[in-house]
Amino acid sequence: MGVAELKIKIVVFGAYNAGKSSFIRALDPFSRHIEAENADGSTTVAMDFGRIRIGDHSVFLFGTPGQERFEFARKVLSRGMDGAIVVVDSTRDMDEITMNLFQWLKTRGIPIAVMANKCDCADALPDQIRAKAPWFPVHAISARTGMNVESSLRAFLSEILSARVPLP
Ligand SMILES: Nc1nc2c(ncn2[C@@H]2O[C@H](COP(=O)(O)OP(=O)(O)O)[C@@H](O)[C@H]2O)c(=O)[nH]1
Ligand SMILES: [Mg+2]
Repeated sequence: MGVAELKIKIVVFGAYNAGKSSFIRALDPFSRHIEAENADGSTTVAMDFGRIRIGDHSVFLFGTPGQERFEFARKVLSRGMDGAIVVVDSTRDMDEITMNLFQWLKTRGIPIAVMANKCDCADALPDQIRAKAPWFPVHAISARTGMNVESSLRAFLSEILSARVPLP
């Protein structure tokens, strides 16, 4: 008997400017991005949707708005998620929004992976992210160059599948 095709929902979290949209775009060049701008041109709300086939499975990626006040949108989007990815800017100190996200996600009982993004930059410090997120696997990636993006998603998908389908 073959392995059944699964639809996997992954929600992508992270602070504004961490690289969530770039990460989803690197995986799916046809991904959709919704942005609404303020009068001053800054983003007030942004969401992303992408999909990618990995082996027999379809992975659906939902990017959430980064700002704290969009907590309601995060809660709606995260219903029924099979896994969560947190994108972090490795060239900056870990921010409070991201630390709060970690605390919230830890209570969800689903697989979680951290993407330490912008590792193409000379000042990226993925080990600093590892130190701040000791509970989760941390993958050093660059959404800009594509470095390690798909391999990290594949590794995370294996983890999700082993959590869903208990080994005999
Ligand atoms: N150097 C570098 N810049 C990146 C990378 N990923 C995203 N960026 C830049 O960071 C900014 C924010 O990226 P975006 O994907 O819009 O972040 P979002 O707000 O989390 O969706 C943009 O200027 C991107 O070009 C990366 O891997 N390396
Ligand atoms: Mg975005």
